[in-house]
Amino acid sequence: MKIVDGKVIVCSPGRNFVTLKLVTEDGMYGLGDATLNGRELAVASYLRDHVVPLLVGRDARRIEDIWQYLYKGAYWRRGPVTMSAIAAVDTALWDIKGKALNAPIYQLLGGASREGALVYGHASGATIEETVEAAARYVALGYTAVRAQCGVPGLAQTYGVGKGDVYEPAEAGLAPETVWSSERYVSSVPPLFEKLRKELGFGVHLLHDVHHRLTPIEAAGLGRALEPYRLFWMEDPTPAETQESFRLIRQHTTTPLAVGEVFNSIHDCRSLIQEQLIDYIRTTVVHAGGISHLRKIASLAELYQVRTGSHGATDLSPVCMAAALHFDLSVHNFGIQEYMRHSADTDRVFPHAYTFANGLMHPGDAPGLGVDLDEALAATFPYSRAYLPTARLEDGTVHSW
Ligand code: GCO
Ligand code: MG
Repeated sequence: MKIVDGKVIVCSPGRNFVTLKLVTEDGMYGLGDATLNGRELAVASYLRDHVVPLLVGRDARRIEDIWQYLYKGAYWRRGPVTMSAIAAVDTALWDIKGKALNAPIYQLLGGASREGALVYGHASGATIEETVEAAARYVALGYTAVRAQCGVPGLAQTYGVGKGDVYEPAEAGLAPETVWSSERYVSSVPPLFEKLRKELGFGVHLLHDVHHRLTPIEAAGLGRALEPYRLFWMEDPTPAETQESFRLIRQHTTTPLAVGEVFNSIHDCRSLIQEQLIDYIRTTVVHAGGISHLRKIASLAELYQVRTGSHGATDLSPVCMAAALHFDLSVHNFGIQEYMRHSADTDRVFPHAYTFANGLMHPGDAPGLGVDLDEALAATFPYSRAYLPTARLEDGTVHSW
């Protein structure tokens, strides 16, 4: 089953997406998400100019061999651009294999380990009251897990606070700059969760994303302050390049910790997992080398009772969401899946089989991924450069965003 073509389709139905479409000699094709928010064209070029020429003529059935060929053969290993490109190829090859065998990918991964994947939605608001109302709306929709993010008094903008229904942090034009204050933020979070628990009770899972903003001791203090509210997890408490930073947080709090949406290989999280410094690993299909590599990360995590909690923001396309749900349905140590609903235009460009009901999602039983790409419609939404914001402290110092 030889690969004869590889197309890189860049489109922007409300936000930018990069999709790889691999075509075999018998006309079968597979899709892979290659979207890297704010650096989309770097991955598009890596695929179009460097990877696709190497794939033409190769056997599409050799998923592991092609993965190793692209990882080891490039000499320059790892990094978000490289691993998003490898992820797209891997995902597209799994899609082709499922279609060729007339089986949904989760069946090829060992079958279902559960009836559906627990997902969480994103509630946010400029104030605590608005955020509580938004969370209550998600509960009314059937969600049993909700991430809550709220504006910080004294700051003009705060990450994670959506404008309208669809949360999209990237903005058109050059990178916007936002002002950050950890002091203002840390004092604003416990009151939010006190109010959420008062209004919603303890029957719903509550999550919160610190978004890499605190020092380890600040994160330790926040984790301890949140213990009475029994969060499902506190995410990205501190930048995780220094994996040992999490030892300090772990010493001070029992609030569960999640990290990994910006990781792109098992090497980014090996110590975090082996030392049980985290409870959930957030690596995703699109940024961590595809389904094949994500399975290896999950297998390591299983040994240390770390569960999966894959990233699933709007900047991961429905192709990635579909692949994630096949993985989620099958992997033993599944924890939770993030699910930020895409725009109606995005859902039209990427028709898909996955469904949501009663707080759970299922990938469907279509062969392969169960997602398609309407190329003609995609062409009506041309790429439009957009950047994630940059954060600076109130004194002007650049800070993690
Ligand atoms: C999340 C993420 C998003 C990111 C976005 C970056 O937990 O969903 O932190 O909020 O900011 O995915 O592209
Ligand atoms: Mg996050």
